[in-house]
Amino acid sequence: MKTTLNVQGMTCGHCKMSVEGALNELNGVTNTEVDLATGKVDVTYDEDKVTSEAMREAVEEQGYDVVA
Ligand code: 9UX
Repeated sequence: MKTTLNVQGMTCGHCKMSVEGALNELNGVTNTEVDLATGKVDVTYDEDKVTSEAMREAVEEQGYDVVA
């Protein structure tokens, strides 16, 4: 399963690494790719193991906002 999160506030390479790292730590997330230019975060995951709410919380814990 794939989804795209829209994340606000990521501007540098460390932001990208923080968000990708936090999402990849979630059990069930198999790949994460941040596009800094657009704020879009493509996540590949197993929907039986992880929810979009858990992904949102992981990103917000890093200090970024997830928008609809
Ligand atoms: Mo870079 Mo991101 O100095 O919040 S880590 S802008």
